[in-house]
Amino acid sequence: MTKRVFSGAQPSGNMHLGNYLGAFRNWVKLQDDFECIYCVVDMHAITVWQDPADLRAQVREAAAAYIAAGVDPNKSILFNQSRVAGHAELAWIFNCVARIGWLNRMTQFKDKAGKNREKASAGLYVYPNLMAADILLYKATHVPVGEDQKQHLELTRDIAQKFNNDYGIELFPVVEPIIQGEGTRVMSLRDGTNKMSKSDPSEYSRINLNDDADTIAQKIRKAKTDAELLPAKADLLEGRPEAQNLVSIYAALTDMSRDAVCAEYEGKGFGDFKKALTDVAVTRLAPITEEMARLQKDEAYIDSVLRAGAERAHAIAEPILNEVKDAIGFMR
Ligand code: AQP
Repeated sequence: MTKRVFSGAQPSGNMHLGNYLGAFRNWVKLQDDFECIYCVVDMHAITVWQDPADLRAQVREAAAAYIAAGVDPNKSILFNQSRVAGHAELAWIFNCVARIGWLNRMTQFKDKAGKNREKASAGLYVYPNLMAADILLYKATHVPVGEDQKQHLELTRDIAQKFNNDYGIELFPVVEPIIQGEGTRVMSLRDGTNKMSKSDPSEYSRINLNDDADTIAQKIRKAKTDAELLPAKADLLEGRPEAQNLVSIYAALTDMSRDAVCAEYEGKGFGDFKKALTDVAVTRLAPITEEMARLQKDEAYIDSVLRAGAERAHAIAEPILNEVKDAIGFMR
């Protein structure tokens, strides 16, 4: 079977450091060993309200972020989800395969719906079924994600297995998650127990990929920390979530281990460490920010990449969806 990667990000706001460290930079590395499909998942984004003009801009921003981070649209397939109808078709089928009990266990729905559960969209609830469809529409074998998506990938495996069992056919592969590196769970700069997220109302909680050097410096300066010094080893950061987060971000940006970062800054306070972290973040992110800005000015280019990518994606998806329809007994 072809070793195929699928992954995506929601164009539901500005792309941030968590998306870069937990996803994009890992996507780039996989391009040489796998056939890669990278999707801007606009159908997931509308599970919460998106202004139509903002959505279009965010789709282009996400595509620009992928390319600026190093995704090569000639090598990998890059497109926006809503252009390939197979995602919606397979998601409906999976709505009928997945069990309500499985969805009730999804922690992301509980977190996102919060106390207003009754008012959340039905789409937010069945979001994991659409995610399973995104992956299995291409029989993807590997999915690089951040820690937060682990549970959804387990559900994808359950759906694939149940479909194969129900219809007595080995149609879908068992998907392997790829969760690697120090940046698999980047936390909010304001609260080290919450993940860095596009939908956090505080701009100071995240570093956006389009932030300039001054903004990055200001956000790191204001990041929550504690009064203690940096210890000699990373496991001594236990119980200090904000300190742990800043050390992990530094480690991820420099490709060092957290222990090596602690060894270098042992005995220093966060005033000094934040200055060093700012330098590292600006050096690493500035070329990406510049390239994103350049690409975003060229809407015609971005649109042509997305359109061509959608055609390539559709060509892979169509025969797979036909196999699914034949297995179910749909007439076509
Ligand atoms: N904080 C994070 N640390 C590491 N990885 C992260 N990812 C997201 N946040 C972090 C990874 O980025 C990829 C794309 O994520 P997404 O945009 O599809 O969805 P999300 O996880 O729901 O991201 P946000 O920013 O939290 O969006 P909102 O606020 O709109 O819900 C995924 O691989 C994800 O793991």
